[in-house]
Amino acid sequence: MRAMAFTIAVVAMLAVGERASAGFVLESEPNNTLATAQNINGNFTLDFSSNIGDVAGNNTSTTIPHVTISGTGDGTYDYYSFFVAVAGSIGIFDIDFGYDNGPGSVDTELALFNSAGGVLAQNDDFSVTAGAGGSTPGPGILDAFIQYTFTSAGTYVIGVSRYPSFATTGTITGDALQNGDTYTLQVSIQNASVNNAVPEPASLALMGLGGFGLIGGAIRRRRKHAA
Ligand SMILES: [Ca+2]
Ligand SMILES: [Ca+2]
Ligand SMILES: [Ca+2]
Repeated sequence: MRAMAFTIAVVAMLAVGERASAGFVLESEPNNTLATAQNINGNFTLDFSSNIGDVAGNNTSTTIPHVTISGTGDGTYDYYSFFVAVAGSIGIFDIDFGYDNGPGSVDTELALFNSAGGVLAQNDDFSVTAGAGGSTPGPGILDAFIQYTFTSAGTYVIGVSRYPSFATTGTITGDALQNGDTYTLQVSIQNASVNNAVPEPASLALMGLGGFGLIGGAIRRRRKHAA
């Protein structure tokens, strides 16, 4: 029985630990240019989040694969790269918890680039209802938001900067993020490959039951042999 209890504990820890990290990425410096953009592929999930939605404010977290990036300023721009698998896919780039008048508040801007450095879209401020929850009503209007339909598959880059800044071919110019700035960037990409490397808790539980079955059989065989 002690072995079974131990197995249950290990299965539970695996399930909780891995699930907590699905869909979350910590910003990793240096990511200050298009060429050194941080790759966020392999971290997409369809787990529910109340802070992920489209331009109309509809929650898209369980229908469009998404990643939540937690970023901090250090006097540089932050660029993130990702793959679009299917032409016609929608991409949503939504700053949450950027400006709320509290510590870490930053007036963010976003710029979307193709792999050749061409600027596809850029935004400074947007309605707080876009992208579902996460931007504070009132001051959160300073949180940037872009919804874009990609006309071809390929690798793209989203850049984060501070107002006032502007994107031109190959780079953002103007103010970089400052020390103490904190933001969350929600990236949602239709048809992005969802991270299935981690078994769902249900299948882990089944694996555990299978293991108990084997153990039970061994015990029964041993008893029969002894008798
Ligand atoms: Ca950076
Ligand atoms: Ca802004
Ligand atoms: Ca949001």
